[in-house]
Formats: sequence, C-alpha cells, structure tokens
Amino acid sequence: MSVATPRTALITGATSGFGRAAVERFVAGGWNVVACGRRAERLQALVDVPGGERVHAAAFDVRDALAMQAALEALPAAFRGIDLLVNNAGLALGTRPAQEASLDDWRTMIDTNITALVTLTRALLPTLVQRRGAIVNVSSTAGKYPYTGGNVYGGTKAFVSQFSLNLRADLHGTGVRVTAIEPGMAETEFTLVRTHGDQAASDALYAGSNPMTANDIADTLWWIANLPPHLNINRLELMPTSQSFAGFQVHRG
Ligand code: NDP
Ligand code: 8X3
Repeated sequence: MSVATPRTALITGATSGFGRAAVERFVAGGWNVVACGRRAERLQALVDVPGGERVHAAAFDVRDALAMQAALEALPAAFRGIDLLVNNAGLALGTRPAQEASLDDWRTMIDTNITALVTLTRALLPTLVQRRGAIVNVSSTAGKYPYTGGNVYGGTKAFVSQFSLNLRADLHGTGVRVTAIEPGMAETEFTLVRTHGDQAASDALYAGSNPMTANDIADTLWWIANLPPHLNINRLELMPTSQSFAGFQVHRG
C-alpha cells in the first residue's frame, strides 16, 4: 500500500493568532508546515509537541530580505516542496488619524504588510507554479471599508486584496490558486501590537463583543486549502455576527 506524500504549507506569522492556529490545524490534518516568525521560542514550542516533527521552525524578520532568502535556502528536503503559501504575517500600528500618526509606524506597516509579502511571494512562485500550488493572502475588511485611524493599515490591506486578484490574472493557466481572505474583528494579539502594548485597550475592544477567534480563521484557511483543484475562492470576507457597518460621518459648522 502506498502512503501519500504529505503536502507542505509555509505559514508566516506563526508565533501568534491566526498563524499559530493555522500551523496547529494543518499539522493535525497531516501536512508538513514551515512555521515562520521572529519569536524563535514560540516557533520551537510548535515543534516540541506531539506532531511537531512535521513542523520546521524558520525564525526571521520578514522585512529582512536576506534573512528570508537564507531561511528558504536552509529548508530541509522534506519541507522544500511548498504547496501552499499563507502570507499571514502583518500588523497595524496606531489608531490616530493621519495628521497625528507616526511615519515610522506607517513605514513598518508598508514594509511588513506589502514589501515583505511580495518578496516572499516572488521567491516562492517558481515552486508554486511547478507544484500547481496555492497562495492565501491575509487581507482585511480594513482594506475595503474605511474608518478613522485605518489610514495606512487599510491601504496596505487594499494592496493585498488587489495584488491577490492580479496574481490570479498572471497565473492564469498555471493551476496555481490565489485567495485573499478579508477578516473583520478577531481576538488575537493584533490589538496589543496596534496599541504598542496596551493590554487594557485590547481587552476593552474585545470585551462582550464575541469576536471571531484564531481557530475560526485557521478553519477557513484549512477549508480553502483543501478545496478541489478546479475551484478557486478569489476573495472571502468574514466578520463576527456582532460586527456590521456604520454610516458616513458628516461634519457641521
Ligand atoms: P497577531 O499579532 O496575533 O500575529 C501577527 C503575526 O505576524 C505574529 O506571528 C508575528 O510574529 C508576525 N509578524 C509581524 N511582524 C513580523 C515581522 N516583521 N517578521 C516576521 N513576522 C512578523 O495578529 P493576527 O494573528 O490577528 O494577524 C495575522 C494577520 O491577520 C495580519 O496580517 C493582520 O493584519 C491580519 N488581520 C487580523 C485581524 C484581526 O482582527 N485580528 C483581522 C483582519 C486581518 P513575530 O512578532 O513573532 O515576528
Ligand atoms: C483588522 C480588522 O477592523 O481592526 O484587520 O482593522 S480592523
């Protein structure tokens, strides 16, 4: 009896939130996973559990193109055939309106959410084409619906969604699938990072709101990755039931 070769996912942002839950989901489903992030001890924790032999920890800052390249070149043989790239690493920094925002925060979001994402995608495209693989980019509702303080964060996610659709056009006929998922509010370390470590603000945002969980997103990623090869989800927007839309604001006087 032949045993099927496990498929391999490379998941960025695997030390927390969506990414960590996705690693656990894919490993439980029998995939090999390259788990990426800066906090090496958290990546190691994914290795030091039952099933952890299916995880390769790749600790690097996605904004460091040389470190990214070195990590890809150092992949062990069993993890080199990437079938699925999940571009999940990303962040929002700050909630102030543009005229009061930090330019450093803006640059960090652009470097992480856009430049690093396209760099890693470009590096893995030859492998993904060869293997008729898939890319799932983690965008956001913030890329479509404007809100005060969303300025550059929302702009980066609009890029991610449009880049995903344009990738589909370029990859036409290759069999490579591309999806942008656009979640609304989910409770992770996202708000702790956005507020530069304000745990009380993070707790207050999620309190009583019944937000989506990291596992909700991991299950969605798992569903997308395991659809039959003829089926492509272009973009998928999801929100907690408790979240919906507000109207335009009007300044008077
Ligand atoms: P978390 O803060 O919990 O996780 C973010 C992950 O990104 C961490 O693993 C972090 O790893 C990684 N990361 C950030 N910067 C870098 C970097 N420079 N190099 C390498 N890794 C980096 O947030 P979420 O899980 O919520 O966020 C995951 C994605 O989902 C992000 O792109 C976010 O914009 C998006 N999103 C989140 C929503 C939410 O409400 N939570 C809604 C919609 C989209 P480390 O710090 O160890 O490097
Ligand atoms: C995260 C969703 O609404 O906090 O991407 O910007 S939001």
